[in-house]
Amino acid sequence: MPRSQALIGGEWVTTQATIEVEAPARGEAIARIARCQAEEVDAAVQAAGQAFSGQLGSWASWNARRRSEWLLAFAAAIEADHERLSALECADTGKPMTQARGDITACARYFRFYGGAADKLHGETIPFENDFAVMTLREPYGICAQIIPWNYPAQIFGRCVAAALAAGNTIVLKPAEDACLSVLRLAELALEQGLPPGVLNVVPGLGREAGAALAAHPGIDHLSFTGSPETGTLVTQAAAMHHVPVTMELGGKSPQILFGDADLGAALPFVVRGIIQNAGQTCSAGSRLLVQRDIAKEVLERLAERFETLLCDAGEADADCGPLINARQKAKLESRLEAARADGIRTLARGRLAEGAPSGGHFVVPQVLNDIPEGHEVLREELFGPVLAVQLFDDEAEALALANGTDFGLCAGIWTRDGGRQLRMAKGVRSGQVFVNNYGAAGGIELPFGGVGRSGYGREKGFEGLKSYTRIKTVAIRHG
Ligand code: TXE
Repeated sequence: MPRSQALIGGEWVTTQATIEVEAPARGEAIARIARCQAEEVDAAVQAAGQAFSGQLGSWASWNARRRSEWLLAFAAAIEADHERLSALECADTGKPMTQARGDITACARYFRFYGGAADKLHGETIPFENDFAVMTLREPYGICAQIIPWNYPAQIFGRCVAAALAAGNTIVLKPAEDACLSVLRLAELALEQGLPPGVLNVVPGLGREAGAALAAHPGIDHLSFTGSPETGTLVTQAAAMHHVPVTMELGGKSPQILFGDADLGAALPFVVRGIIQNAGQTCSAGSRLLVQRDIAKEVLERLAERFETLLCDAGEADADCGPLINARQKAKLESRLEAARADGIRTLARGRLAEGAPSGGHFVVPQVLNDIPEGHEVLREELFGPVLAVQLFDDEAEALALANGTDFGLCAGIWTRDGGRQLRMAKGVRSGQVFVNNYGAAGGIELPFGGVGRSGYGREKGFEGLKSYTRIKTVAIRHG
């Protein structure tokens, strides 16, 4: 079982209070985690500062090549611990075991990718006056605060931690109170792997306590947040008090757009997977399906047939879909679905709970909603469950208007064989990522990711993600 303590300055620190963590598939306690307060957060920020400045440990003397070597070795350590980490992720988040395994693989890949990139990041020289030499230096920010959610703890740990370390920063990470066991195990592995003290500090706790204290701490130099737009606003306001730059990843309401000429055999499995993966609790979930009217009958029939076969069960049973993370998220989704039904929205098809599925789990079966009035909440708000909302369109212009009809803009999927339309739609869609004839690119560690509008700003993943953990210093030397 992972530690029920916080990691501060290379030591596991016991907090006065702890938080009980439950398995979402059973609603039963499986662990306790530390409940950090402002005091522990402050100690963690101090430790990260000392590690960065060289007062604690050897991190300040590590060059890019040494960081690269460490990140690559850590990727191998994650791979060696793969089954244990996967089992923790599966029990803690409720996601099917195959998905949990994929998440741990992705986590290791982040460390490989950024390990490979760490010693390839550099500044530029700039032609200026003849008696000048001008260069830019890419420098780490210093202490990076990272507040991460419960839906993909290990993957988001990889995305944030690997990039920040590759660039030479130190970190104070606040994992989510609902699921962070894999994160604690990863932190333990990082220490075992020889990461100097204070480079990675982990302060589990409640959002309103540890999270708020971290966002408002005057000692941090950069903040990245993944979570809801509402909490993102609070965090941004707190960081703004100290002029701390922020990266915000705030979810989405992403459309998958099926044109009449789409290869349905290729598209439909992506449509289904795009909404049931992680029980729909995915920022980039394809939660809206836009279908051209001339193929609507066939698409809806095939979709209904498939949804009726979908099974929900505990993660260990490795069914199509696991439970939601907690009773609060389930109650919120169910009340929205009830309101939708009261507004005349039809459930076209739904999956079911597997026989023998645990009775205390927070299960909501996958479902497809149809006949939705324009502008309805289920078309605008992130439901964060396995619920697909269908809309029909007649032509390209209408498809684009519907696709852009929410305040979010994280991802979009466009399914058509027409090359011109692929490009017109890709250019016209208001979102940070566009996939043509595929969706999600299997996580796309190498591909810059982030939103527009209410989905947030800043880019993570890929080389852009690495750059976002550095800032440019311009050095202009007049040599005469
Ligand atoms: O999110 P919160 P919640 C969306 C999704 C979901 C909704 C609510 O729509 O239904 O958010 O989920 C920490 N200061 N996403 O309530 O509150 C918290 O401890 C500082 C989208 O879980 O945003 C956790 O570590 N931090 C999403 C993190 O913020 C605070 C992933 C996220 O929690 C804080 C998760 C505060 N005042 C939810 N309050 C995505 N983009 O993938 C909470 N936190």
